[in-house]
Amino acid sequence: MQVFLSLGSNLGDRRLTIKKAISGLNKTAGHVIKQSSIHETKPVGKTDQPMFLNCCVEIETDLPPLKLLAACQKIEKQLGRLKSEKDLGLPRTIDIDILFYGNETLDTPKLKIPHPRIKEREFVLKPLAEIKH
Ligand code: GSY
Repeated sequence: MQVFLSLGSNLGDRRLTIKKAISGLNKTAGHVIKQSSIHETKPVGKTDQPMFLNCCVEIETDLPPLKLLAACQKIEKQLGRLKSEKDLGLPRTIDIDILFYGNETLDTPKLKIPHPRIKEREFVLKPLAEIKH
């Protein structure tokens, strides 16, 4: 299945963390086919925090959606991501969001596909436009 993911980091060595996350995806989630350039973006939501680096990747995966989510969360954890960062809107070492999973839709408490906030997030739309036509 062709899947598009969004990655963001605004804590620590942001570029290195994104590189490690993409390498982790390649090893455990699926083959990375395309990667956008990395964009420096202003924080959206809680604005009094450091600038983000964001990018998008396309992967080819055999994992079903919830298993893919678990693989992404494992990579986030390995790279030092704390659950409280997400819950409290704090700076985060790495965030990996599933944007599209082929043409499939999913609406569960754990995971919604397509990601419900794509359209309002320029930090997703710009890198995504580089790799999704
Ligand atoms: O999952 C999104 C995390 N996030 C970001 C982000 O990745 N980039 C920018 N620019 N702002 C953000 N606000 C949140 S939450």
